[in-house]
Amino acid sequence: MSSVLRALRFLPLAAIVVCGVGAEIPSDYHGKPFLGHPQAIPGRVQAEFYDLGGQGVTYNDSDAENQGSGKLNTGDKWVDRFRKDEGVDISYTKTGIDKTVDGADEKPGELYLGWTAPGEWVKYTVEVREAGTYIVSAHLSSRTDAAEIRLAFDGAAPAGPIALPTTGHWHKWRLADRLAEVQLAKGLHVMTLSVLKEANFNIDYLKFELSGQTAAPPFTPVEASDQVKRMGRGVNIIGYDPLWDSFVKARFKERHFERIHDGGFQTVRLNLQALSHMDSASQLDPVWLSTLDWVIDHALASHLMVIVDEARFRTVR
Ligand SMILES: [Ca+2]
Ligand SMILES: [Ca+2]
Repeated sequence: MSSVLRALRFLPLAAIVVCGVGAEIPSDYHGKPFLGHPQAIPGRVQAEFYDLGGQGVTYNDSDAENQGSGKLNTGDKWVDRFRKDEGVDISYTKTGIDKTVDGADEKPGELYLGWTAPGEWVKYTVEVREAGTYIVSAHLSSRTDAAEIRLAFDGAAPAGPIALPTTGHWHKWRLADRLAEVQLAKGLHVMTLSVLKEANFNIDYLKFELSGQTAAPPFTPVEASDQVKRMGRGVNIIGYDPLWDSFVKARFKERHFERIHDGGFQTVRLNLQALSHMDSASQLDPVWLSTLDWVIDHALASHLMVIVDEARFRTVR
């Protein structure tokens, strides 16, 4: 029996398994991660951070225009211009327009993939940090109950469609829980998100959680003196590294976290200059925030404590 068939199992909401076991990024794939580094699994794969590479390579969109950035959204904030010259249609949540299904205000400024149509697809380079079975959820809005998507990894044959529940409206959002179960091998993969049926839905992100993983322990406060003792030896890192402007120019690499730990350090301090990276509306670019996530994730994975230190208050106007 193939590994695909062995992995088939049923979920309360859906009967879906997608397998990427043992597969690798196809050698003829020419897309590059938008952030300069792959999106991490477990974690959230942000729909708007599909790979760089263009029509036919990293996406297939029905028309070359971005219906959101630069067309619906004509302002001059970074979210209005986000990837505006690419065919994939991107917009963002707005105060007074986007709500949760319970009627509360949705968090504004979250970029999402919209104007979806059957036959369209987008690709993402992802890094699976731990092999295992993952539960897939999606933060979405949808005004149809007939929409279906499909996830495939590294071109392996996908097992079936994933039905997306309706939220009643394009601008009503929810986290649709446990939509599918996927079994993934550790390492780099290319994930393809395809729109199969209907459209009329928007996706903010897909969430991947290891199946059976227990919830994080409850937070317990730590005395400052105990915290200082635990921090041990520390070192300042990457305050002035060009990675904050462009990840591809980074001098600090992933391997350096492990080397710092192996060198006898227990703590790193990030000297951030977040305020100088804000736009005129005092918002931080999601790429900058994603870089910060990358640094913290990898430091923690190398058993380093992290101090996040905003260093440049003089730039506050
Ligand atoms: Ca388009
Ligand atoms: Ca998003």
